[in-house]
Amino acid sequence: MKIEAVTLRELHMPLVHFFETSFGRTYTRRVLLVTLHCDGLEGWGECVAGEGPWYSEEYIDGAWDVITRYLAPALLGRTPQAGREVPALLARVREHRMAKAALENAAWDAEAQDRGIPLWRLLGGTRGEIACGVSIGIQDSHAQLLQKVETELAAGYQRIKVKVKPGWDVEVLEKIRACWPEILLSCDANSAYTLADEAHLKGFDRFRLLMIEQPLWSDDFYFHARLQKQLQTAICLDEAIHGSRDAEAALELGACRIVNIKVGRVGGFSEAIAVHDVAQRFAIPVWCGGMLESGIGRAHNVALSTLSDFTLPGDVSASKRYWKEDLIEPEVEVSPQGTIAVHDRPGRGYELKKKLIEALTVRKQTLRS
Ligand code: OSB
Ligand code: MG
Repeated sequence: MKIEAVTLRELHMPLVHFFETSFGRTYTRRVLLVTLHCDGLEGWGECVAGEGPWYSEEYIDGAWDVITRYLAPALLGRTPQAGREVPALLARVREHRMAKAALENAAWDAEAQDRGIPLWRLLGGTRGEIACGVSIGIQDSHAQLLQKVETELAAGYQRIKVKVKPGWDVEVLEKIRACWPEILLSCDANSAYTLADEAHLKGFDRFRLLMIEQPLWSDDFYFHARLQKQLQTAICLDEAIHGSRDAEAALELGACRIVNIKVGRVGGFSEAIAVHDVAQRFAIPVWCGGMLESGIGRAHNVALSTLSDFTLPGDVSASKRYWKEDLIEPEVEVSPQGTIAVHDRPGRGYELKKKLIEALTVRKQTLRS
């Protein structure tokens, strides 16, 4: 595949409902899409960086800058034969994993179309449907949160995850457990606690959570290992795992018993597969995290979730939970059993609504070799 041009687009997409985590509230996603134009094919990828550097150091304007200045020029005119050859071409740039992932995943997207096979099979997926959970943000009231939990359970979702932070945690979990004693329930702190909260976090054990996600600092596994020894509840790392070496170090240390894999956070499909393989070697289950993706990133998350160690329900849920209208056709739909069926259509398995994409685009730039 000769990479003849790279197009970047920024879209503004209002969320159906705001999403709040311990680091802040989002009303509208600024979505960065990249297109690789190669041999008449178009591979599409989504950069999942946030509007600001709150989840990680990456943010959409920074990603736009590093892609236009350094990453796209490293690909233009090159002829990788497969998506997995892309990381080596981008390796001179340190970090900027979400920016790199958008480009690498676009190459896999093109490769799957070129070879006429489903992306999920190209990635090495083995399952025809994936299990889905939901991530429910911090709300304005407990009543509003309980209402949301009820709606998502009625829709069939297999696991409820709620965002927590000091002041929005124990009472919330207590109320959920009072209504639904047996559901699969987890919480995600996005690094809102410190070791001074150890006794407080130990108190979460009574809620019999499937896991507590990233309770401590975003760059840490050492102190998570210390904390894990004190908790019955499994720790799941999200922010702290940037690739397979991190996964190996964290698992050797005992910093977590579950791993959240986000393809953007680790730098693309190749590294996501490598993290998956490390976890599998340690007999640690993984699940696919989400970053409030549009249909393109969402379709890629669906494909990744078909790999064999993705045994826990992911944060990959229906398009309509996020958007009035998604960028793909069909939209991602979840069955009453809380599953998403994967298709045997070639490529990502979802067509793009090009007119809608154009209508939502607020800036666009094409770089050519
Ligand atoms: O920590 O998993 C997270 C969204 C934005 C940033 C970080 C996270 C999240 C989510 C939402 O939990 C998952 C989703 O529904 O896409
Ligand atoms: Mg998380």
